[in-house]
Formats: sequence, structure tokens, C-alpha cells
Amino acid sequence: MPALNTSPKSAANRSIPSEALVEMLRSMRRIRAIEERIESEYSKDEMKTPVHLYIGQEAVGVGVSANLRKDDYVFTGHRSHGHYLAKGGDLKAMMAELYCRETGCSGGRGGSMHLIDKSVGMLGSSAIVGGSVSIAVGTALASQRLGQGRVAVAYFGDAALEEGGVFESINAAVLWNLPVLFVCENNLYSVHSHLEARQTTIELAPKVKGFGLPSVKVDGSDLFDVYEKSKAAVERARAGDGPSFLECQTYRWRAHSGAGDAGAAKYRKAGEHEEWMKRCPIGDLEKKLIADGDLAPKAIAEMDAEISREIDEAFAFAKQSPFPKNEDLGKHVFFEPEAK
Ligand SMILES: Cc1ncc(C[n+]2csc(CCOP(=O)(O)OP(=O)(O)O)c2C)c(N)n1
Ligand SMILES: [Mg+2]
Repeated sequence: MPALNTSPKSAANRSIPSEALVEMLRSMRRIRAIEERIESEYSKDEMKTPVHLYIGQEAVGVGVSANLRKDDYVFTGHRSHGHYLAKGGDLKAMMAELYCRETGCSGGRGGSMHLIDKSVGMLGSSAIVGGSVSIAVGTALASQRLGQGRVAVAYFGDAALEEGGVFESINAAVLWNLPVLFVCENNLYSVHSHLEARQTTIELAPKVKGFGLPSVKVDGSDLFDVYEKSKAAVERARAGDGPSFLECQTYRWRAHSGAGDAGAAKYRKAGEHEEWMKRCPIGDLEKKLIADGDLAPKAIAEMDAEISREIDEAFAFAKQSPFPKNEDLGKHVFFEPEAK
């Protein structure tokens, strides 16, 4: 059975082909550029949805997704844009969803926190803290029973480990040996509360280990570490050897919600933000790829120009799309009103 690599980060690892690394860099730059554009447009108040930006955490979604098949399942919470895009989600459909348009991936009914796209295995994001975990476990149970060979991933934040249902779900997943990957993005904060004020330890992996599953710390700013440890966990799940827990230590660079971070000084520890900004997951990978000769600086400029064009098109598509029609209000809900 494949064991989880519990060694410190493996930055020197070159078992990943150059093309795959360049693709992961592109994916991270794309996610960041999209989030930055959302942030700059947000004050116009045309996106009638709360947004929770993923800037600073990109290596987690990208490193995990690089090990998933298109038909594997992903469940996530309110900070969901990066997870959707990394899983192969459609940018136009995501932007249209943020503008609450009919062409959105959830038909304009969900907004940023309720992205769903069955075509890429994105079975949903939900604003219920920890909500992704129990649904992912249920889906993993279905995959196991149906012999589908699909792995389910639950992304969630550090605050999810303050929810009873999360522990019940992890217990069931271990008991039943389910093909599920628990990806905790420990960014130290729940809204404005530091982890030290909320839990007895800021190290989450050891706490979960007691359930009897491999539970490891991951450097969430190091794409190599995320990639290698999630690879082992996905292989383990796919081989029928059960779930794993990854505590990805990371940091959100922006506010809990919305644009900017006006109240940062009131809740962040002095110097903490600056320290984490030195560990940019994108900048670090980019420097390494250039130093190793895998990428020319010119290629980065070309990559960015292409991404920028794609973003322009997605925003234009979203803004030009129609709003859902009044008569379709009852569509996609369990109870559909009878036609008159
Ligand atoms: C069950 C539940 N409790 C409380 C909230 C309010 N709430 C929304 S986001 C959030 C913080 C979540 O923090 P974390 O899980 O660490 O994710 P992060 O925002 O840091 O990515 C809280 C408490 C909620 N949405 N659901
Ligand atoms: Mg958090």
C-alpha cells in the first residue's frame, strides 16, 4: 500500500515533468489573476454575491487537483474559486455565476459560495463551515459501493475542526475505509479569530491522527510538498486503502470576505502577514523553474497576456449574459410548482 510521505517539504524533487510544473504554474497565475480582477471589479457592486478570495493559497488547490481525474469528486466551502478552476472548471461559467446570470455554472442561483459543475466532478461548494466533509464522505461511500474507483476530496478550513459533524465523518470514513481525501487549509484564521483563541493547538494533523488514518502536515506554500503528499493520498484512496488527512499550512492574503482588508491591523498579528507574503507559492515556483531552465521569463509574460485575454472575455461574457427568468424560479429545486 502506498505510504504517505511524512518527510519535510521536498522542494528538490524533480520527479514531476517540466511540462506539468509549467502547467501548474500557469494554473496558479491564472487563479491569482482572476481573483485580483474580481477584487478590482467588486467595488462596482455588480456582483451581488459575497466573495472569499483564495490569493496566497493557490498551491493547495492546484497541487491537489493535479493528482485527480476529471471524474473524481470535489467538495468545498465558501473559498471555492481556486478549487473549481483547478479542477478544470469553466471560467466563463464561474464569472457568470458571480454576476448571478443564467449562464452561470449554478444557473445564477448560487453565487460565489455555491458553485456546482458535474462535468468536472465539482459537486458543490457550500457556505456551511465543514459542510463539505460529510457530503464528500457520503459520496466516497457511494463510489465504494458502486465500484466506481472515484476519489472524493473535501476541502475545508481550520474552523471546520470546530464542528462535530466533521469528526463524525472522519471517523466513519476510517471505519469504512472510504476513498476520500480530507484537505484542511489551515490559514490560521476563522474570519477575524486566530486559531490560538479557538483551539487548544494550532497543529491540526496530530489531533486528527488519533482516528487512525495517515494525517500529515503539508507546506501549503510549496507546490512540490502539496503535490507529493496529495499524490500519495490519492493513490492510497484509489487502491482501496482508505482516507488520509492533509493539514496544508497556508495563509490568506486578503480579507476574510470581499476586497481589500481594511481591518487587518485589528485582527492580524503584527508582522505575520509580511512574513507569509515572503513565501509566495507562485513566486517561489517561478524562480525555481527559471533557475532550472524550465521556463524563460519571456514565457511568463506570454502566459500572463493569454490569461488576461481569457479573463477579459469571461467578464464580458458574464456581464452580457441575461439574468435568470422569473418563470424559471422553481427550476432546479426539489419542489417544482405545478404549471398553471
Ligand atoms: C456552521 C457555520 N458556522 C459559522 C459560519 C460563519 N462563518 C462563515 S466563514 C467562517 C470562517 C471559516 O473559517 P475557516 O473554516 O478556517 O475557512 P477560511 O475562511 O479561513 O478559509 C465562519 C465562522 C458558517 N458559515 N457556518
Ligand atoms: Mg481559516
